[in-house]
Amino acid sequence: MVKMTRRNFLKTAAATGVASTSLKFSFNEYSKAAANAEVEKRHTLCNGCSNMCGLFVYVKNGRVVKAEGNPIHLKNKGKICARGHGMVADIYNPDRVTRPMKRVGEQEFEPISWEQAFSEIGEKLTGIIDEHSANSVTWLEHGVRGKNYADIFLDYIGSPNYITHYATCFSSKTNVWSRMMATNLFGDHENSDYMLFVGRNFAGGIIPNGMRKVLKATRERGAKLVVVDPRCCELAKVADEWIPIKPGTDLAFFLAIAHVLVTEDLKDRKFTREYVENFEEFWNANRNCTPEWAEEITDVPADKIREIARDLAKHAPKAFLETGYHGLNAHYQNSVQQAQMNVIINALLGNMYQRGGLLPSASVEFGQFETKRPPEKEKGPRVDGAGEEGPYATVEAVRGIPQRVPQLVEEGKIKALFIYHYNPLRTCPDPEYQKKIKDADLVVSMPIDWNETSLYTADYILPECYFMERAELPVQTSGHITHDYPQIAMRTEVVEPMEDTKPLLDIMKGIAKEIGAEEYFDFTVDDWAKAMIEPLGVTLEHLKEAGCIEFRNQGIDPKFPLEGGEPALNTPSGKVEFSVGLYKVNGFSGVPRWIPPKVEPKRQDEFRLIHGKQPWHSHHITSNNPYLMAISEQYDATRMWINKERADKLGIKTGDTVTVESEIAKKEVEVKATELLHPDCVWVPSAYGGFSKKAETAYGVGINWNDFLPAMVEPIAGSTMGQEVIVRVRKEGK
Ligand SMILES: Nc1nc2c(c(=O)[nH]1)N[C@H]1C(S)=C(S)[C@@H](COP(=O)(O)OP(=O)(O)OC[C@H]3O[C@@H](n4cnc5c(=O)[nH]c(N)nc54)[C@H](O)[C@@H]3O)O[C@H]1N2
Ligand SMILES: Nc1nc2c(c(=O)[nH]1)N[C@H]1C(S)=C(S)[C@@H](COP(=O)(O)OP(=O)(O)OC[C@H]3O[C@@H](n4cnc5c(=O)[nH]c(N)nc54)[C@H](O)[C@@H]3O)O[C@H]1N2
Ligand code: SF4
Ligand SMILES: [Mo]
Repeated sequence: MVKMTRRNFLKTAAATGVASTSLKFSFNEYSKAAANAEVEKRHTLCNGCSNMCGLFVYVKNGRVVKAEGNPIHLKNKGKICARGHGMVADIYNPDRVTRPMKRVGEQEFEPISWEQAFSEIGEKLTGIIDEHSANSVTWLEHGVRGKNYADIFLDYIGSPNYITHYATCFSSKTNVWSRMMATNLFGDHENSDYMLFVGRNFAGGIIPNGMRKVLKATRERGAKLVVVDPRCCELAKVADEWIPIKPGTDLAFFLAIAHVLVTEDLKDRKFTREYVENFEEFWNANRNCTPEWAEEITDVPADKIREIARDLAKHAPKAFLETGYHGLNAHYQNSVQQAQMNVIINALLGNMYQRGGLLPSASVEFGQFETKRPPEKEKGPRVDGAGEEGPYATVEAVRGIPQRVPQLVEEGKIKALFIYHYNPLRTCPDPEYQKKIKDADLVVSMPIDWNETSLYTADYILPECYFMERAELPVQTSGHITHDYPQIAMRTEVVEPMEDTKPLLDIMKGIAKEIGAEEYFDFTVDDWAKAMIEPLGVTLEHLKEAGCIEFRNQGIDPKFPLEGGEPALNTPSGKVEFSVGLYKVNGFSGVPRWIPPKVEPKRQDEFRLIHGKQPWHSHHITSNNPYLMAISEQYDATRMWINKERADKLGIKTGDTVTVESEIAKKEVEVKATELLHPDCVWVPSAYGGFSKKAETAYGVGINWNDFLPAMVEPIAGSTMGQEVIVRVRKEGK
């Protein structure tokens, strides 16, 4: 294989005469032109999920022909998951938006030039700021890849409104860990002897190298793996035990585990004494949470709870409760309290900063990029209220409350909305409510495809080029401080942008020019990247060439952080805070106490609607990928799961089509009746229910939980409470 510089490679592509930038191409012509072309191996970072795994992409005559995993990258160590392969192929998906678009009617758009788009957007934006206020401008994105540029844009305008998707993902967890620990710790799967996963499907919500570590521990060293999940998820299938808990009751399960650890004197006394603040407040509030009490609530037998608590303690500190992700942290009225219990149980086990327990990650310090910043303007309070005085004071301002946006548009508080890399119409609750977004005076969506949000709400669609067609600022990938080495990696341009699409920075430059902010975007990705990596002694050429660089000089002994002999977490006491003062609002206590879920199924045909990831789909985006949807079709994987016994009582069997109805929606779906699900709930895979007619593969396939879920805000962390919804299930004629 001949290595080429990028300049050479572009020259060759041009010389062989293949239009490398067109989405519609004749395969025959391409094969002919490419017959003798060299294959070049370039690297980038996958965009299939937040793991950003390292990829090698093989390019022939300007086109991507194959991809494989970067063997060094900590997240994937040479592997690519099915979604990653699907995302690579999606570069040629005909449903990409290929040029800027302007709305001309209901779901109707016509192409316009970039210049015209920038000029009209600039004019409207200036008008809105003049007529209303800077505070009526909001930037909404998945987060956080657009933040660097969005910050400059919002600073220039004088708006504080940067809002991310996290309320639909793990905002309870981040809120709790930042208050109780002021840092994050992660399970050291590889070296653990006992792992308890509750509401975290490691084999479905995939980190390729993470799963390898779990299997290494269980298969090579006999570590025990216990999975608590209302559904027998993919991880449960490779676990020693599956515990089908009643959904929404994990908090009671955790309180009872803590009860056993304390009453049987199994907790780590030294750790609790030296590094924990307010243990007594926690314990006094929860003395009565016995395993028998929890059995009534959770359907997990008291003896099983005792056994799990004792096993955890026996193997501690090489044992942990996995710190979780989306599964419990955005789903319930009690998600914040269960996240608090996650910290508390691990602290009681004394596994923090211990090999085989929970460890901090290794990291490097990037340099700052000194660019010309806009003059400081006084900003008003955040429009969504996150972190401001009032009902959302405890919500982290860096995350925001995306599900409030349609309401804020309706109230006239948001007038201009820039939506980057985000599809709230499909990934936030209640699509009909989300459609109100279109009533803002100016909606600009910056996607890659014809997602629902763009089609229904945008005045302008400004298509970003695909992740393999652009360079982005370097990121760090952190593993465990003891045995993984910190890495930096960079997404680089593997092929030229297709059709008339642009990277975000160029889009920002175009808008900035029209609003007088050009000078603040007078830099390139390379300028910024260089400043970041310079202090690390790495050149940009080296990073671009290597894709991923590991710093082999770390390997730190894990220790609870101390300063002058005193505990030194960045919390008020320097210790793990079992009670969070900030949470003592609206009738909450600082320590977790039992709070039941907000809604409960009552009738024979009522179920809690729960959901989960499938290993070959990412959120909603991959459901427009023909290859990945072929997997769904092959396995009838769009079906809704229902417990077999309950299905029998309703006269429902596998393959039947049923009606599912909540207070806001009624849909039909095929079912799978199975013993592998708790009887209280029905489960839907989370990828389906596309309703953008311009995303043809996804359109009309399956249902989505967000269809049925009213928009709500959990009062402490601001999550959407994605499983606080009851549906009625009926077979027509029954
Ligand atoms: N394949 C795939 N991988 C992904 C993603 C993806 O979209 N697809 N997305 C990435 C992202 S952004 C995230 S947030 C993570 C999510 O990773 P996870 O949090 O693991 O994903 P989920 O499937 O949402 O939830 C995990 C499990 O929680 C279970 N569960 C639901 N309700 C309850 C309950 O009340 N109690 C208990 N104990 N369990 C419950 C579900 O049945 C499910 O098996 O995955 C990441 N990786
Ligand atoms: N229906 C459904 N809703 C969900 C989930 C789910 O699994 N299903 N999961 C929940 C969780 S855990 C999360 S983290 C959130 C995720 O929420 P989202 O971020 O909204 O989900 P995605 O479907 O990954 O992607 C959204 C949009 O990003 C755009 N996009 C993709 N790649 C690029 C790119 O390179 N550049 C630009 N500019 N745009 C791009 C696509 O247009 C896509 O429509 O959703 C939450 N809600
Ligand atoms: S886990 Fe899969 S989809 Fe996510 S970044 Fe890695 S290869 Fe891509
Ligand atoms: Mo997520």
